Amino acid sequence: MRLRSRTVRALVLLITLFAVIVSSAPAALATSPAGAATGHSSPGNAALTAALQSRGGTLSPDGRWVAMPSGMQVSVVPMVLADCPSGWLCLWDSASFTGRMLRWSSPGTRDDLSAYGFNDQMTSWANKTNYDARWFYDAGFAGTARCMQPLTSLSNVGTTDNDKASSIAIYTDGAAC
Ligand SMILES: [Ca+2]
Repeated sequence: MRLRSRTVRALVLLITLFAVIVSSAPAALATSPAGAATGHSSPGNAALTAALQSRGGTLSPDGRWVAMPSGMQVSVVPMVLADCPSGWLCLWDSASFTGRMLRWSSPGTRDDLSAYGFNDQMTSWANKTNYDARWFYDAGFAGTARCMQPLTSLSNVGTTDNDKASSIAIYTDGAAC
C-alpha cells in the first residue's frame, strides 16, 4: 500500500514535470532571438509578429497571418501551396511550397524581403497572378534576377538560387520578362 502510494506520487510528479516542459517549450522558441534573426518561424512566432505589428501589421483572427498596411501578408506559422490563393504571388522558405510564406496580390508591387525577416530564405514560389514577376539576389530590385511567369510555380529554385532572394517585383502586364 505504501509502495503503491509512493509510486502514484512519483507518477504524478513525472506527469506534472512533462506538462511544464511541453507547455514552456513553444514559448521559449517563440521568443528566441536566434529564431527571429534567421527568419525561421515556429507556431506563434511572437517576436516576428510583434515586429510586424509595430510597423502597422494586423494579426488575422486565426493567428496565422500578419497583414501589412500595403496589403501584403506574412505567415507566422508554416504554410502549404493551398495557402496561396489565385491572384497572389507567394514565396516559401522551404522546398515544395512549405514553411514560412509571404504573399502579395497588387500589380506594381516592389518589396524588400528583409522587412519581413525573409532575406535570403526563399526556396520555392508560386505566381498565381496574371502578371510577370521577378525576384532579385539583392535588395532594391538589383543583382541577378529570375523571372516568375504568370500562373507558374517552382517547387525548388535549385542549389545556385537557394536562399538568395532579397527583393521582388510584380509587374503590371505579362510582357516584362
Ligand atoms: Ca530556404
